[in-house]
Parts: sequence; C-alpha cells; structure tokens
Amino acid sequence: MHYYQPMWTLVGGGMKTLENSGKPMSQVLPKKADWIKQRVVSFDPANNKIKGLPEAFETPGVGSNYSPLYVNNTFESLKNFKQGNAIFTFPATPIKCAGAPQKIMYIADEYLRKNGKRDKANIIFNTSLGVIFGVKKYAEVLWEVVKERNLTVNLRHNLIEVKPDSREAVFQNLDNPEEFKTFEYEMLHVTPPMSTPDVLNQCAPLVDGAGYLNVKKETMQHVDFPNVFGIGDCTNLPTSKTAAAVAGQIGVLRKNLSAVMAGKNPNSHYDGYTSCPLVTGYSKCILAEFDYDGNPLETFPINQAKERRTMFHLKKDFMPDMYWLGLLNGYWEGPKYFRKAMHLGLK
Ligand code: UQ1
Repeated sequence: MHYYQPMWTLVGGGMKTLENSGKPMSQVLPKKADWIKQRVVSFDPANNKIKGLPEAFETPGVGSNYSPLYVNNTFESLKNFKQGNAIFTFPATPIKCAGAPQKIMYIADEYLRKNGKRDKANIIFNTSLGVIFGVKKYAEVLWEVVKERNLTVNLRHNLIEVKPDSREAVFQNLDNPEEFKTFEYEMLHVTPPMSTPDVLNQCAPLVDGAGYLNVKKETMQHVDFPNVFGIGDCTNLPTSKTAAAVAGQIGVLRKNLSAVMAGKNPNSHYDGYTSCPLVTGYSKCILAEFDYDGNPLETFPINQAKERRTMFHLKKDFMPDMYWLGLLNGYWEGPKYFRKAMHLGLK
C-alpha cells in the first residue's frame, strides 16, 4: 500500500490543536452558495454539451442521423419542410464517419428539388472545421458541388445551443470565440460532439489527453503497454473513423498480435488507409480513399473524385454485405489487394 499525504496544511509546533485547525464546510461556505454534496467524477472541458439538447430532438424540425432515437426525425422534417433555413452541423470534436454530416445535406437538397420545395429553402452547412473535407483532391470537387447546388458553407461555426421555442440555433465563431451567431431554422440536422466511452477515457494510463487509446500509428501497439493493441474509433490513430479504416487495420492487427504472442516484434505497418463514400445525391457518389498523409489511395483505375453512379451502387448495394458478412466475420481486410491488382502492383 502507498500512503499519500492529503493536501492539508496543519499549523504545527503545538500552537493550535488539530480541532482548532479546521472548520466544517457548512460553517465556511458563503450564505448564497448552494452546497452540492456530490463528488466530481471527471472533467471534460473539451467536450462541452450543447445547451437545449437532447430535449430539442423532441420538437419539430430537429433530427440526427447519428442516433437511432432521432434518425427518423430527419426525414420527417424534410417531408414537413415549408420554408426557411435547413441547417446541417459538424461539431468541434473528432467524429465517426466525417462525411456523413454533409452527405445528408446533399440528399436533402435533392429531396427538396424533387418535391418542388428547393426554392423555399436556404441550405446551410455550419461546420467547426476550417475545410469542407480534409483531403484536397476531394475538397476541390466538393466546393464545386456546393457552388453548383447553391448550398452555403460556413466554416469554423460550432453549434452551442438549440432554442426550440423560437426555432433558433446558436453558433460560436471558433476564430473569434467572443462572437455568436443565431440562425433561425425550419430544419436542423445535428451532428453531436463525440467521445470515447467513459470506461476507456477515464483510464488515464491507456489514453491520450483527448481520451483516445494511445497507440503507435504504424503497429497499433499501445505506446506504453506492449500487450495492449487497439483498432477503430476509440484509438488516436490519425486517420478518419470509418469501417473502411477498421478493415485496413484488422489485417495489420492480426499479424502484429500473432507476432507478439509468438515472442517476436510487431513489424506489420498500417498506412492509414481509410475511405469515405461521399454520397452526393440519390444516385451519385464520390468514393474518397486516402492514407495518413492525405494522399489518395484509390482502388479503381479511374478518377474517384468524380461523382459516379457506379460508386453509388457499390456503396448502396455492395458495402452492406462487405460490412455484415465480410468485416464482422473477419474475412474483409480492405481493398488493398484489389487496388494492387488494378494498378499492376504500382500503388
Ligand atoms: C470498405 O472496405 C468498407 O468496409 C467495411 C466500407 O464499409 C462498409 C466502406 O464504406 C468502404 C468504402 C470500403 C472500401 C472498399 C472498397 C471496395 C473501395
């Protein structure tokens, strides 16, 4: 057992007794202060909650595709759309599937066009990020898409409050944190701030400062504990958090775990491969694929930055089986060998 001295200052030397050196909290607390007799379990300053949520999800126009409870609200608010702002948000934390917050905007745009309501809508993407997408090749095409479809993109805008009574959403300007902008909404699609599960982020030896499992980016072995490995969304691997990334990581994990269990060094390396099928409408998709350095790592020998119907069907009709049958059963380790075959081993 270790003994820790609690942080008390005792006036020593026999001038005062122990009893005379302290007072109960009830006597010293200012009269106007409320005494909440609970312990703080943790602090989470980077992950401030959005005021007004989740209550506002129970009110008209507010939904989120990130929650099984509120995903149906998204389509309901599109069906009920009359006129005004349709706002789509992106938070100031890492998130799962970073393309999804804007994919739903493209789908909403097409839905409103099909239903003759597009001229009644201002479609706005308010994102905390300073870019529309992290990889230049795809970002350039997405800027063209938003321009052509008359979608407004406001960078560095972070949702901090939803006021369902007045149907307003408040955003903080991340470049000038004193500045707040209020937008009325007819429809609001929220992408909430995200974190790892508490059971992990409260285990300080395992995680980095942001609460993610602290692993080496090539081998996925824990930085301090050689018998701990990690893959997926809970890790601090500097790639985007997608099922495609997990598929790329699984093969490396399999080899490295086997090596370590056999007393050898883990020397299989993950290149950061991830993929984001950016659905840009009801029948179009840009299939982004890239590595740690943001270099495109495309499977097919065609320019995948172009919106394509083939990629839409790959995403909608093949990816689910790839996930449910391949990935979940441990058979799918990403498209690396297809890519090599299709590029004659050059990529
Ligand atoms: C992928 O491998 C994958 O695996 C589980 C997904 O999740 C369902 C994907 O969305 C994508 C895009 C990939 C990448 C696969 C190919 C064939 C490009």
